Amino acid sequence: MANWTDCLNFGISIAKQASEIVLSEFQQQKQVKLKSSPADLVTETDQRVEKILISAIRNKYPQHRFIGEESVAAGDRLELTDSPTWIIDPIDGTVNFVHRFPFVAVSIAFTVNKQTEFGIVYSCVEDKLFYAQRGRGAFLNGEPLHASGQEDVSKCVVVTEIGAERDDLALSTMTSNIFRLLKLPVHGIRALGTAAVDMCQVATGGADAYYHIGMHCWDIAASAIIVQEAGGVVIDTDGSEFDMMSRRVVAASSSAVANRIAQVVQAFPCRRDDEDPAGVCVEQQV
Ligand code: LIP
Repeated sequence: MANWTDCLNFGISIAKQASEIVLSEFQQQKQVKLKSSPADLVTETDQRVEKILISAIRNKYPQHRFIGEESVAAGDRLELTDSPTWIIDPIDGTVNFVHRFPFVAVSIAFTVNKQTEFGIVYSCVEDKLFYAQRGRGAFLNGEPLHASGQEDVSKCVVVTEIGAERDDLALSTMTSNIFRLLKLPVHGIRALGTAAVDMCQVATGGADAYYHIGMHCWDIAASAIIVQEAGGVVIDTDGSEFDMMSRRVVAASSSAVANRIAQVVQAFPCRRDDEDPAGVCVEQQV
C-alpha cells in the first residue's frame, strides 16, 4: 500500500506557512468581494494564499491535481478523479477573517482513487494543528484525539452553521432544524463560522455532533477524516454514506447520535459540488 506520509508532512509544512500569512493580515483592512450571496465573501488574501499553496504543491508533485475553493470560483473545473488530488480551502471562515472573529483555518485534504488519505486543519488564531492519516489516528498539536463516544443525543453539544444562503427556504429549513434539535432536547447548539474547525470539535470530544447543509467539499474534506480517525462517525444528512460532494454532512460521536441527528435534520435542495461549481443552492418557490 502506498505510503503518503511524505505528502502529509509536506502538507503540514505548507499549511503552517499559509497560516502565518493569514495571521499577518488578520488585523488588517481587507479587500472583500461577494460570491454566491451577500454573506459569501472572498478576500485577496484567500486568493493569494490558495495560489501559494497550489504553486508549492505543483513544484513538488507536478502530476498531482487540485480542487481549490478560489480556483473553482475563478472557473476551474471541479472534478474528483482517481489521481492524487489536493482539496484546499485557503481560509475557511472568510467572514470571520473579514470581521476579525478569531476562528479561521487553512484546510487541506488529500485523496487518491477518490479516497481521503489525510486531512489537515490549521486553526490559525488558536494555533491548533489538527491532522489525521487514514488508519493512523487523529491528532491535535501532536496529541491523539478521541471523539466523546456519546450515544444519547439529549446529552450532546451540537455544532452547525448558518451558511451563506439567504433565501427563505434555506433559512426556514436551517432555523427549523435548530428548533427541533433544541426541543429534543440537546444540551446546546454552537457555531464557530468555519465548517472545518466546527467539525474538528467532534474529533476532540468537545462537541458530540456537527451537521451542515450547503457547505462545499473543501470546507469538510479534511475534517471528515480527522473525525473518522478520532473514532467518530461521518454520514450524509439523509443517513446514507458520507459523500463529500453532496453538500450535506453529519459528523458525530457515535452511529446512534449520527443517525438520530439525521432523522431530525431536514436538508434544503443543493446542487452537488461536482454538478454546480458555482455552488449556488437551488432557490425553490415557497
Ligand atoms: C465557510 C464555511 C462555513 C459556512 C460559510 C462558508 P469559507 O467557508 O466554513 O461553515 O457557514 O457559509 O461556506 O467560505 O469561509 O471557506
